[in-house]
Amino acid sequence: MSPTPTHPLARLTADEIEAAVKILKVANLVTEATRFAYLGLAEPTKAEVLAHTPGAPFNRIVKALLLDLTTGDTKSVIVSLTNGLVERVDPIDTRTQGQAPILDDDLFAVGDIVKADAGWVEAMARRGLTDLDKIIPCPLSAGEYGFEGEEGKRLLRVLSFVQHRPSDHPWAHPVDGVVAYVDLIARKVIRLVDHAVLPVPQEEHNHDDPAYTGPPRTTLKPLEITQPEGPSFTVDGDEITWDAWRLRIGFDAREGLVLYQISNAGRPIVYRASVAEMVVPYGDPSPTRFWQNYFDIGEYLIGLQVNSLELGCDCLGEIHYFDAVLPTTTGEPRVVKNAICLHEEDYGVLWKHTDIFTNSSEVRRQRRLVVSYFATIGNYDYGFYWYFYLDGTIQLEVKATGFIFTEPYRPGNPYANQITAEIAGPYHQHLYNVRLDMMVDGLTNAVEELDAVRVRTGPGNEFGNAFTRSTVRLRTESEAMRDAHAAAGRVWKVLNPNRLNAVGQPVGYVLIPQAGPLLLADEGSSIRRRGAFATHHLWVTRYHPDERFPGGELINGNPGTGGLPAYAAQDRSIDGEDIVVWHTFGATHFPRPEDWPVMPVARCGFTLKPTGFFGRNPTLDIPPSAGHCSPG
Ligand SMILES: [Cu+2]
Repeated sequence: MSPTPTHPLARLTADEIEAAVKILKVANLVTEATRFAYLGLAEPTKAEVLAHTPGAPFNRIVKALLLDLTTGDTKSVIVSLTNGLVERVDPIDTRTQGQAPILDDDLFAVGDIVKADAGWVEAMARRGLTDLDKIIPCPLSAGEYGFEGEEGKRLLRVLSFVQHRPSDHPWAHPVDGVVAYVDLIARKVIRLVDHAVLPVPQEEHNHDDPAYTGPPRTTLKPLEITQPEGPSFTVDGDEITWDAWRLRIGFDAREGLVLYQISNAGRPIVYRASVAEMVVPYGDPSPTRFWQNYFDIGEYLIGLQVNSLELGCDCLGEIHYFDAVLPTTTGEPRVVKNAICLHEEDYGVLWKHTDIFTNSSEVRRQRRLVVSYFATIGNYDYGFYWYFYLDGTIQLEVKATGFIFTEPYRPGNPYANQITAEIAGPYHQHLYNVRLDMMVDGLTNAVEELDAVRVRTGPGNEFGNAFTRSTVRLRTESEAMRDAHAAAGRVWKVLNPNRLNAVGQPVGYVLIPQAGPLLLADEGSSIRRRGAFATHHLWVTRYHPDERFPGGELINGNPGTGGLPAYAAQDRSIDGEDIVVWHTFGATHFPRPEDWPVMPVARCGFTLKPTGFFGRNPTLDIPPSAGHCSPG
């Protein structure tokens, strides 16, 4: 028996997953062919959660997406665990609303489907590949191009790799010039694109083979983190307390780690934070690859792909692990041990001053609380790291590592960089969208855009040294589709107009973006419609409990309906309202030889920094480190 949830945002337990599936079975909504393409907690509204008092009853509602593998029939259902009833069944029109996400079942199915296709087998033979056991078909989300015969179909597009033996990493042996378009419901190849026979790279690049890496270097002595009195955080169920910080964790099959009710010294800052979507568009227009755009959250359900972490390897020091309980596609609960890592890290100097007039010399050390998880999606591994600092700063860092997607090196190809004698890494982007349901000192918030501005030489600025900061209030959703501007040091301040600090300014937190390229695909491209959220760094919308996904409810096969453009098209006021800030950030990746064969972690993210939230440096009472750096 799982413990009974005591908070409306508590994660679904194994018992609750089983109970939801049972209710659906009793309602005759589940057959042998049914797969649970999604199952998760339908969160209560913000008002319900904020009104909740400990011990008071609350409803438990589950949302699921049911897919019939034989017909493609897709339904969205709402189940009340509290009443033991199915409350809603909404059929999905897959032509306009998109398809259920890609399932593990689909990944296994495509291998059988392409290997049973005579045309595909012949295409492989033309490339000298006749041992089908050594060919690894790689099932990839199909995108939506309006091609004849594809409307409303549940599709994957399949590239292939060769694996010399079970311990050989196939990413070093991409097969180019051939791609199979697979209909997963009809279980057949509906189109085979075979446009160029290119040699398959043969050289092996196995980062886990000592014969390839060479013997381990001997220059490094052990480095251990010890906290003899234990960590400074406490954990009560899903709630974490550390120094002035308090927050609650959630974990969703789709979004992965979700943070709720982040507060500092009892003052709310963010009601809910999650990386709500990401897209990885590729820039190679070749007939084999023009469609490569992966939405790893909406299409592949990144939460389901979470890793089980190992002490001393993934996180160092005094670690608290949370297990994740996730549904399988057949509706059983699956426990992932050590899925979420919680620990503290030293982070260098917090503040320091040596005063020449008083002879005082003071230094304090910074530390941060880290809440993180890793997920593996095919060739890539993504780490999502939330940091909380002693000075009130919140930060998200996404770490991308693993194998880059490869293609055979073609001289003169302007869309990829050569990384070995035989292999090239195609140019691509990793663009994430974080949804920040803000609550800076309360529900009434607003956003200002702040730029550094040069002032022209003239009266009052005779010597031309003046510069200032411009402030533009973003009043409506249409005014709040904004882009970063690195040269102006542009930041966005989320403030509470009703709460003033000691000097009379509205309290706030500033969102500091890492300015970088937005979605580079051209106007009119399919991916620009489907990944429109990635065409601006900032969106701000009025809070609505149903507006959760930057790319829309169902991304797979969706032609580009719903999501942020539709939310913002309502053009509601966002000035002095309950608002949600959506921030696109990421990396544009021009692969290097050093990214091969396994890529050192590449980082990107953003920072939320208190700006007028506190009346002065909130860390003056941090004691000096014990021992030789005590004051004296
Ligand atoms: Cu990359």
